[in-house]
Amino acid sequence: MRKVLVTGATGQIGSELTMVLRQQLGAKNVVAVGHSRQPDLQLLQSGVYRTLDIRDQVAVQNVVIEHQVDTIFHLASLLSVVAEQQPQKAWDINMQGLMNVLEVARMNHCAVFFPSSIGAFGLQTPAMNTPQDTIQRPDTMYGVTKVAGELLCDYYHKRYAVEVRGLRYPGLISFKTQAGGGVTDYAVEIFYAALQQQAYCCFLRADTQLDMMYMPDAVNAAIRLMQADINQLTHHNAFNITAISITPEQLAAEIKRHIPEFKMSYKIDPARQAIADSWPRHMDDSCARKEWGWRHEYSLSVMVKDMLVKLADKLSGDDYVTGASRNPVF
Ligand code: AKB
Repeated sequence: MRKVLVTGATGQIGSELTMVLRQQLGAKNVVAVGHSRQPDLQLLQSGVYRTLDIRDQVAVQNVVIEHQVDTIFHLASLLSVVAEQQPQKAWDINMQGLMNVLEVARMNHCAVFFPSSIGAFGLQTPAMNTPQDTIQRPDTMYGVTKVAGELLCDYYHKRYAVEVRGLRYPGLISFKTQAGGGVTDYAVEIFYAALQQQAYCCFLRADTQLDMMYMPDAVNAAIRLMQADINQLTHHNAFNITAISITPEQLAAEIKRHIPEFKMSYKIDPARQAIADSWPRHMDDSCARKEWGWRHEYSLSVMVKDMLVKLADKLSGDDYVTGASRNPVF
């Protein structure tokens, strides 16, 4: 991994992964491409940035050749809620985009990182301690593209020896870039609302347990997997990984320890609740732990404290913060 391309670089994972890779590999060795969101100044000024539609294979190929890329972190994708609103577009971006990346990787001998998701599972999957290898019959378009994506990656690995590795991410919590249209977005929105209004109205039921992870762990996992010794990997692709398995109620209680006046209410959105109910409550990630040494650093309490400090700092810089939450208790 010497010259890297990050697709979806303006998204929730991409915006942070790009900066960590630039620190580790040198800014000139990490090319970032995005499409619909504006890149922030840090992303623009720290290295090469290009606007590119992932559905355009020639454009992907040109960037890879121009910058002699050897590894592609392919993060461009529509998330679960948006994909359900626009299923045809989701198929186009998530599947045609992945196919383009795999084809370019095949022709240019690149390794590929592909993020799958808890969304790749469905109602028939065991919800507790979801095994690494188990039934996958999702009934959302997002899930369909994630399962098909996992299989397509396996196919390119077996048929063309493309070095494809991937993870099944849980919901991701981060302060830098807002998530964009997922069911687990509540776990990010809640922090903004807690700091700005000291109140949050959650669209999921209080007891909806889902796997979550803080972004530094998610970024670290992707890099670590791509650097793992191939001889140690039995699965190589679609590894279950998790860190924190929580409900909205538990997350609210932890936030309340720092912002005592914080109030949580609930107005269930049946569409998003139905998607959440079809996902695992807690994945078994022992294969990742055994095969390439995955371990998370951020527990619920450490993550919440860090989120509140960093987000308060960001919001005060942006002149957003109002009221009592200016001074959360740490
Ligand atoms: C979503 O909610 O769609 C994503 C995911 C869990 O893949 N965050």
